[in-house]
Amino acid sequence: MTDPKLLAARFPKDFLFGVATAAYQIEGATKADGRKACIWDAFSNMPGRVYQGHNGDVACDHYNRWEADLDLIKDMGVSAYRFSIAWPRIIPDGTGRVNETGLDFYDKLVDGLKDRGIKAYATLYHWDLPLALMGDGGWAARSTAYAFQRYAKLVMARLGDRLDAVATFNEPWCSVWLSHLYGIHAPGERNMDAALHALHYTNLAHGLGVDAIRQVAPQVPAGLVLNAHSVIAGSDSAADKAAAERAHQFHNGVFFDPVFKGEYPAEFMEALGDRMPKIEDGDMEIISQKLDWWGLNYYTPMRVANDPTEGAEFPATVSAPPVSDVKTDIGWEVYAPALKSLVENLYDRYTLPVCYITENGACYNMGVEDGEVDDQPRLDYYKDHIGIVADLIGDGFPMKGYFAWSLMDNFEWAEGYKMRFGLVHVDYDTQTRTVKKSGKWYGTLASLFGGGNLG
Ligand code: GCO
Repeated sequence: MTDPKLLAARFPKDFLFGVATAAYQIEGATKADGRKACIWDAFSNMPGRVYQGHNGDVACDHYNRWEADLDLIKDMGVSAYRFSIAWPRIIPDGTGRVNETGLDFYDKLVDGLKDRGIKAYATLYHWDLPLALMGDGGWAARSTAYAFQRYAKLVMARLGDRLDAVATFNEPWCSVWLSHLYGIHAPGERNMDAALHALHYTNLAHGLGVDAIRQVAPQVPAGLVLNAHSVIAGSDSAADKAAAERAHQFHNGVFFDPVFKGEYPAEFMEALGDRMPKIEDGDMEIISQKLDWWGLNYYTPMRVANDPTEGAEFPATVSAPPVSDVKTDIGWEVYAPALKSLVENLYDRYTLPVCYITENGACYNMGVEDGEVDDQPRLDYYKDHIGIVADLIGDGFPMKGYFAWSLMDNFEWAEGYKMRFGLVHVDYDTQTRTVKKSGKWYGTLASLFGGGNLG
């Protein structure tokens, strides 16, 4: 079913097809108009952290080319855009002085979206913590959660009248575990105690952020974007099944349980609770406020087996081999059925509001040849995964929209500019944008929705 029209017919007319980006990955202009450094500026300028020392100084130069980029979205036929707002542009030191010029940029961007009839889905935190907050401990400090609340309030007071939806955080799994336990993302910590502090304070910041949104812009649907892992046991053995449950608690439960149940998972707490920071009275109520929607970012399954090592730290799992030998250029297994089982499993475990797939996509690095980018494997990936979303809708799950990651090739964090996820190719020497084969296909699909002409 490669014909976008046939695929489109499987979705309700009000379904939303959009494209997604994040500030640090595309904007560049890291020193312009009063912006100060964030933890990703520092991290990427530290030798050995990011592929070939790449950084976000220029990226896709979107800060200067935003109008042309919004035209591109419109020309592709896409009518929803998920982007993030850079805290270091708005409050350059994290606390203290507000930089109105930073707010002006997003003001213009949101107006630009409205002018073009594109829906605006904003994310408040996509990993660019103002560097000055590291002086207090960054996400390992409770004060950062309150600094985030103030930032959220400012942004929502200025933009809330025109946003179609807002997410507090993007993928706290990355800004907590990947950044503080595995050391792969900024600030590059490898420390369980720091990570457990970052975990609770990030959850708290999410809740305080929801408070801020409700106070100053209650009309904007508030949500949270989670990269829930589709955890699959490597075998049917009892040990591997128990490992999969522990992996669920560690990778998903520590975010889903506080937000959707008001508590941390039991086994996780038994194993690591004594190393958590103090959970103050009222914290869990703040964290578990009702949300209007949640976002799921999905790319690849997580296959796990039991780690038999004596005294292995929770969740005591090791990787199990992939079942599909199809991999993207970043090495991630392609296995669309895991998206289906993931959504089923999460709605089974939790009472969840409506869902947007806020990211899904594939890394393939082919370049431009004769003015074209032939990225058929990416097109196939989209077709298969969007087909799964249609199946989920058919089964009654409240899937409301789908955002492709990403609009264009961009700074892929620790992988620098080497790994390309765009529907649009970016030549970083000239900043030329070339819509890939997948982008044309996706645009055709998207153009049938969002006030479009389906049916
Ligand atoms: C994410 C990310 C993106 C990544 C993408 C591919 O939220 O993980 O938002 O920033 O580029 O996931 O790794």
